[in-house]
Amino acid sequence: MLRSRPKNVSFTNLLKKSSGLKRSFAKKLVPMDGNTATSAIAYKMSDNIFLFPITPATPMSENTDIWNSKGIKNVYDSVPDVILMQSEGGAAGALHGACVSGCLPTTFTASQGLLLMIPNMYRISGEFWPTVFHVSARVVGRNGLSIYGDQSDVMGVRATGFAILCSGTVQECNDFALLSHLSAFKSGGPFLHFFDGFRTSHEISSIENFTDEELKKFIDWKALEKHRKRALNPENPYCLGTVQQTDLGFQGIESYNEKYNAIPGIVENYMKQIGELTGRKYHLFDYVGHPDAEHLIIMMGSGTQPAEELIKKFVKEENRKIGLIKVRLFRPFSKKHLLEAIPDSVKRIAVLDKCKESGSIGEPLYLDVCCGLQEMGVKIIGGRYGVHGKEFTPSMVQAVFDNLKKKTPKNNFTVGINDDVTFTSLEMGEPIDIMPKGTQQCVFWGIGSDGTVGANKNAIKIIVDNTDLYGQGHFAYSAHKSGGVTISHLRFGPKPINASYEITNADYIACHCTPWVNKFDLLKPAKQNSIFLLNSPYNTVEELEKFLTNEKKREIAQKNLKFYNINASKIAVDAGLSGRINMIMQTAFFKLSQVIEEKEAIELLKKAIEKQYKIKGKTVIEKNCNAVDQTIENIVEISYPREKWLNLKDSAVEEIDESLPDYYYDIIKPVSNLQANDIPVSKFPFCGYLPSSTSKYDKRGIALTVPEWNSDKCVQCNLCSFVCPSSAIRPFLLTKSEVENAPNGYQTLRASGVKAKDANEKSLDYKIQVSPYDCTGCNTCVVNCPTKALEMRPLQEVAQKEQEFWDYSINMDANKKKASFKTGNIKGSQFLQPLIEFPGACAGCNETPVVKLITQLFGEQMMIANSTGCSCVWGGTIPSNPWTTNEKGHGPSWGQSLFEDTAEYGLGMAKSTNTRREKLKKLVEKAIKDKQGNEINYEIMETLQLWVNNFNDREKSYEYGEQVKDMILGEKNYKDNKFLKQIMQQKDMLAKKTQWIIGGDGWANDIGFSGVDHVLASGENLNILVLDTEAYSNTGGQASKSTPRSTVAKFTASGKNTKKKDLGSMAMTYGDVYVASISLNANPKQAVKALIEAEAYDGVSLIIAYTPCIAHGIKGGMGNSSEVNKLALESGYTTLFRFNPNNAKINKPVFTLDSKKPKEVLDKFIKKQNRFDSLKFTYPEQAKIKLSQLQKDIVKKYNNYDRMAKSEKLNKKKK
Ligand SMILES: Cc1ncc(C[n+]2csc(CCOP(=O)(O)OP(=O)(O)O)c2C)c(N)n1
Ligand code: SF4
Ligand code: SF4
Repeated sequence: MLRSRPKNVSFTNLLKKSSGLKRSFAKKLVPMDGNTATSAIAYKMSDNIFLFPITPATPMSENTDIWNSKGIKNVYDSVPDVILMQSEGGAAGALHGACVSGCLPTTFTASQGLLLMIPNMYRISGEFWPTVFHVSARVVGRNGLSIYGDQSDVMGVRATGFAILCSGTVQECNDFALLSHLSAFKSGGPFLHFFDGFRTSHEISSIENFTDEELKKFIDWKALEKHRKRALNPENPYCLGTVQQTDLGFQGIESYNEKYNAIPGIVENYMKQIGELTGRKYHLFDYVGHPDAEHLIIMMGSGTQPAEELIKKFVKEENRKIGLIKVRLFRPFSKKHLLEAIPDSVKRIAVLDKCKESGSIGEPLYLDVCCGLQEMGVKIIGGRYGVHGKEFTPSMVQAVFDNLKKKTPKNNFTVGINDDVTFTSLEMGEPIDIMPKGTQQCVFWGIGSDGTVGANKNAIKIIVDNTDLYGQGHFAYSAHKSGGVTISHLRFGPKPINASYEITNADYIACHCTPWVNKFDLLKPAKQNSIFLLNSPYNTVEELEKFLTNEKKREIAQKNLKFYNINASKIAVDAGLSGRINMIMQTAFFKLSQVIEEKEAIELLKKAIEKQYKIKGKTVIEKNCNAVDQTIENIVEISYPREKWLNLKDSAVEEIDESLPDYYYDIIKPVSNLQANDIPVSKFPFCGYLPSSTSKYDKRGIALTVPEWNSDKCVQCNLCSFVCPSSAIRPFLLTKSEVENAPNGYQTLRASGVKAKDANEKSLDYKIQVSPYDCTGCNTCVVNCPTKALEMRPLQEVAQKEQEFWDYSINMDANKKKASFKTGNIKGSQFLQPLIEFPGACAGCNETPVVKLITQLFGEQMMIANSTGCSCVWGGTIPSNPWTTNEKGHGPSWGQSLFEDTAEYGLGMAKSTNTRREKLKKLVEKAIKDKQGNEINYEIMETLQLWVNNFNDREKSYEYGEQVKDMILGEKNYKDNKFLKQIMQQKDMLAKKTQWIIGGDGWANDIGFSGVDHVLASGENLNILVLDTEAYSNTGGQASKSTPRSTVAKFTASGKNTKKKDLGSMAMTYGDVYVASISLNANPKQAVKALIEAEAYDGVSLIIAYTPCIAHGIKGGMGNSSEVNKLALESGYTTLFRFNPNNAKINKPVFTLDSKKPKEVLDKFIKKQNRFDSLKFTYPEQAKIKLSQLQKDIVKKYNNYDRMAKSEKLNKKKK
């Protein structure tokens, strides 16, 4: 029977109007994700919330910040304090202080963040405070960092003394969040409540939640009173955190035993109470399955869902004697309760852990179970699943039971991968469909930022709010910051949906991005006779016959798909929606899937449009409603020649290109085709090693339009190349023969400002060339071209020709070989090879051009210690490595440690390089000194001496080092000479290195500040580059201490109250640190100058680069960021300067102000960005006050710098 539910339950209301919290919770099903379900309870049950953002836990923090800004109260009738800290370590420290002072604090975190809390977790449990940490469990960084979910972080803190409760569904997130707070209060001790990151944290599901009154009834108010009475203060003075000796400590720790022994009973009791109210019955260990089960799985988290559903099916249909134990309370581990839950009939048990503990005899849950069930005398084996967020499906559950059935089941196994090295993996069968009858399963393939995911979330809301159906949504993303693949998995059905895995049997598949249809295996999950909707310009079967591959046509025919096409892009353009197709594809889904009756669906969609775009005005609403109507009329059913398509042969097999590295075929290709799950263990490079120069193989072709060069208008300034975030447009110099051999239509110009190196070449030619499939279509080059010599043209029209030209250009000799030119300026720098190319940043990103310029100037000897943040995503996402090399194979080396320790990591690199180089120098000096006995030829000796003389000269040490290497290699028996042999063993240290430490403002100002400060004071010769986006861009734009006053960011919903931290001024107080503030787009000349000075400075240099980002909401898109940069400079919002301690030695001003007096254009600057402008609509009063304070901050800052500059000049005069 369908479950009836009141209408008009709105998730948006819950979030936006906070109605789910403000009004009492009603007994209704509402669609929400695991993070929201958890944070809603945490907010209600806490006095204060201490935060630091980390994926996938960040939405919990953001929710509480929004509720706080709207004045929503907790169950204690006050608005909880929401406090953003500088790191998770800081959050845990502050939370500890709040506990001690009698409050009920909470926090949300994951992964590295949780690990940073460990020291405080021990202290909190040692003092036994009632707090709850909610954890969206995520992989801990090992051979690489990953944002996806496994339970390695939680297992890493299992020894801290926190009680640990695990939720496996979104509903459980709500129930167990409550359970953990109630039990913490009652027991007086700390709890960690966790659920699987992304899988549960981001899954949207229909759940029931609690009313305020219900929450209040559960609370043990006496226990709270007791806690508050423990509060440490002058009215209640005592001492905590004492120093203890050997005589006391051991007994002290044992004195807690009774407290821990009581916890299982407390949790069990609350489970009972919750069950009585809601009908949802939980136990510490929940058993499902056959009453006489012989084979049993024990596990916790979201993986219990497919296990439970499959077991139920097999027990019901085949009376199989199998079962499952779902572990709820992992710590304290109650052996008694576990034994009680297991049927006596059980003979074999497989314990599944969602983590890998290298070097251990087994994973944590397995070890606990083995220990707990020693006396039971059954066979217990352990295995790993779902590590690093890998899928866990019914067929994997089946594989585990198949293994248990074997005579000698495999122990320490893995399921879900192919381990062809140590052979741990289990064999898996075909996908199994266990969804309840009537469930509709739909998969949508979109392109990052096209609105598909948002539209699907909206669709779930519409369906769940307006029908009796249950809904579920899961969203998968590829790693690129923009232009990547998004896959939305939506399920709707009359029965609750317990399926924590992606869809393998789809009723409806939609491809929103035309090229994806041929590129990916997207019809694999399509059921027989299901629906396939394609967005493409091809509305006729003839066009589609030409466009689709034979394999795809055959698959459509084999599965007898109902095939529809819609030219959504055209409808969007005609409706004035600038190509945004999300509403159109959503409408098509409602029409074709018939989840809701068509007429009603259209009405609901239009209502949703009105609500969504109310703030944008009537015209936008009308445009969208018009697009809805147009969609209905323009869906075309394709009646394809089925018999013909069934018999189509495969397209020609792609030939192996011998010039490509194995890494391409083993890793890059399967990853870019989304087939990486099938890569066997043997193909994996050790330690997460990623070879250089692989981004060029990952041709994505995500631009709709790309620039075309008009040689007649070009003035050869190279600005287009200078500003391009992708290194996708470059100037090339050509010799006469290169021009002669160029492909047809390849335009060139006589080059100006450069001199041919070969005396036979009278002059060189010049060409600007784009790489069409690497361009992101951001428009930045076009906007910056002073003579309009570039014009954006549709990719499809020009791609073939431009690709041919690019291939020709990129394979010619390097500009540097053919011509001499000055490199320390805008134009010359761009003739140098960028040693970062095609990074996966957002279109129009301002971070990448700065780093690209640095690689052009110094990249051949550059060592990078990179922080976590956007730069590690666009610069270090496997398998696409944008860092590349020169013709000798030399280029930037790149390493990332963690978010918090980048400065220290870089200092370690620099120190170690110095140590190794000094050693080499000593060796060479010894060889030179030992002239008689060393038998080294004279020329080598002379060059070695030159090398020693130029040991600290970056360019010369490279030049002489290369000569030394060539000469030694020219000596046949050099290995017989002990010096030469040793020099060659350390040849990588001949060239002086230039050490760079790169990270964002969040790193430099907040979590990594103490390290940055330490390095600033170190006197080491290295360079720190801060990419100042004035927010935590990578995690979605939360405020950092670099965020200026009045900015609307995440955690500053009502405009930031405090001013931007002036890191530059702080650094200048050291006196011996080179400091510069630059803005590449606004003053490129000054930026080049500063970078060259900084690199040359023999000491620490700090460069703060203003880098606007998508998080700023620049109106009209990132292509307009140049204008924003310029307005920022003119208005005084950014102040450019250089502080060069070297100048003191030559009696020049140390401080140079490179900004002019601010003009009154701040208003214009503000209007261009939603991060400021939106405050006027959301909090108009606050906007007035804060924006005028921002103006004052700017004037004050400029005046300070101006005073510094003037006083410098005065001092010089006096001298
Ligand atoms: C210990 C820890 N806490 C939190 C995170 C999550 N995290 C990753 S990047 C990032 C923000 C980076 O911001 P910023 O340094 O300003 O660099 P941007 O992304 O803006 O370039 C955060 C919070 C983490 N990786 N590690
Ligand atoms: S459109 Fe953007 S990515 Fe493409 S070449 Fe121009 S600046 Fe580079
Ligand atoms: S800094 Fe901003 S624009 Fe650049 S990659 Fe990050 S989010 Fe995108």
